[in-house]
Amino acid sequence: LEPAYQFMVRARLAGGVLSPAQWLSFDHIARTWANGTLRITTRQTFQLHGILKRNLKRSIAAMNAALVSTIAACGDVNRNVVASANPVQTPAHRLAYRWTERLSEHLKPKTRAYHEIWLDEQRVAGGEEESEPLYGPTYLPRKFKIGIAVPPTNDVDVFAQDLGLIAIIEHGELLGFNVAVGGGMGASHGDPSTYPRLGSVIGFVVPEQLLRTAEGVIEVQRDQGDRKERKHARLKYTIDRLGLPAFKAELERRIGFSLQPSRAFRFDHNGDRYGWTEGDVGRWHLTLQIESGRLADLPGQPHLSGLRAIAEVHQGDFRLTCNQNLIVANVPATQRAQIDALVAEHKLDGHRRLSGIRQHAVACVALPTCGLAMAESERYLPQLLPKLEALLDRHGLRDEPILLRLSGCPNGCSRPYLGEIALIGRAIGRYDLRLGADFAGRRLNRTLRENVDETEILRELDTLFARYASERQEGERFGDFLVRSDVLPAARHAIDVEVF
Ligand code: SRM
Ligand code: SF4
Repeated sequence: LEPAYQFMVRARLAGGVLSPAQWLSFDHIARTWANGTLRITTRQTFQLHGILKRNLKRSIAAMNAALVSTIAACGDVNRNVVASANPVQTPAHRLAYRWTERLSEHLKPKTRAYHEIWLDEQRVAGGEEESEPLYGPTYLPRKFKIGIAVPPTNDVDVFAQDLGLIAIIEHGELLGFNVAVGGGMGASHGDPSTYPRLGSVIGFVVPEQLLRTAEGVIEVQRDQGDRKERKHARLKYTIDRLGLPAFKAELERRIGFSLQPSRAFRFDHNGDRYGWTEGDVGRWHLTLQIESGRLADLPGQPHLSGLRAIAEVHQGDFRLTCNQNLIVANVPATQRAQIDALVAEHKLDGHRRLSGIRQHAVACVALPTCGLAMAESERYLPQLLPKLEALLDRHGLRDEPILLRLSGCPNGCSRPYLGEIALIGRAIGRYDLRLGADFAGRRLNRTLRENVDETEILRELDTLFARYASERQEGERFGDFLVRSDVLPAARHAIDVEVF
């Protein structure tokens, strides 16, 4: 008798877009073969947990039948390409999303092995060399991530991506993309040779040059990335080892053209905006807050069922956000009341009453399913938030938007190094307290205290909230205030985005 091995399955959904029919398929798989929940991830897709080995193949087949794949959602290849979830505001936004789809498709592994193993399309070994012109037989040294941001929204945390692309839109026209390389979050406790790094902006390309540029960056990393020490195998370490000018020269040599000077851009936030917004063609978009991205049916909170009910009548699409939230997008004005009624009936309208910090909280999965977790994260968030809110209330800061990021270990799946406040797990109940990122994903935070428990964390924050309430300047964000007030230790690595 074999143990009941269980698996996590992650889908690939470029830009986090899915149709109501696809939503219903995920809902079915979650209820039938997974643990009855859907989990929106920080890369705009779904994870399903608790799928027993005997149900794995049929779950993956069911996704493929709904025209969704799991290929390259994990592994040492280009992962799910993320894009500003900003729903189709203008034709240029739509175009930026099309480029997301094209990148995703173009950089997908070409192997048929996936189809052979999971979808019974016969031959089960061989063929890698001829079928992988970009990745080759040994793939990349490490995972590779791409994100497209449409300013002024940096909801994808574009500088946390190996390849970050900033859409440059002028007078409604998509001119091209600024190219940022070498972003990445992961680090290991006690090993200063590992560190989070923000992408460096090295130039601008027109849309027709985008696919070749992305291929070129991947080729340099494929050939020059560290294949001996996995901890140093991400593109950020390749770039720091080669030096940015040498990396750029090698990239331009391979792609056969020079990048243009980067264009001016401005980000004003990296969170989501809740509630209804109107797009440019008379369609409406409703952003709902989903705590830690977990959709389940809990007592008094039938969220999973609520979204199934919405998917059954919805005529537009759904968009998952990199902040683990959800947009019911492309709703005709005539259907808004029906969607509103379903949202209220299933208690999905919590965002109306949320504190500023709750609106901007992101937590990684961590325990019990993540094998790398050192501390709680998703399960700790609901306990921590009321305590933080009590402190904020005391200092009159309840509505102040503050970015809170929790991770159960330093791998940084919630992109915690970009939190104005971040807790990074060390051991059960103990975290590093990091502070001082900005509100738009352009500055890393720094460690104020290592390996502290909740009492210490709340004590530190109480003092800092009190100072923030009394000493801040007009409109000054918490992270910026901390940096200006000089309460944080000096940084060991560059913490601001470099633009060349
Ligand atoms: Fe992650 C590994 C969950 C986004 C950095 N991540 C893992 C694994 C698969 C643990 C494992 O390898 O055994 C986690 C599964 C937990 C579980 O039980 O479900 C896991 N990562 C997640 C998700 C679900 C977090 C979430 O709460 O939403 C996100 C899924 C993304 C997706 O849909 O593709 C997730 N992971 C990220 C991000 C954020 C991002 O991509 O924007 C990062 C930081 C950015 C980066 O890559 O630098 C991230 N995950 C890591 C790392 C550290 C990589 C490194 O360079 O050091 C690991 C560990 C590893 O790769 O060895 C990891
Ligand atoms: Fe797991 Fe660590 Fe990622 Fe959290 S940050 S999901 S604990 S690997």
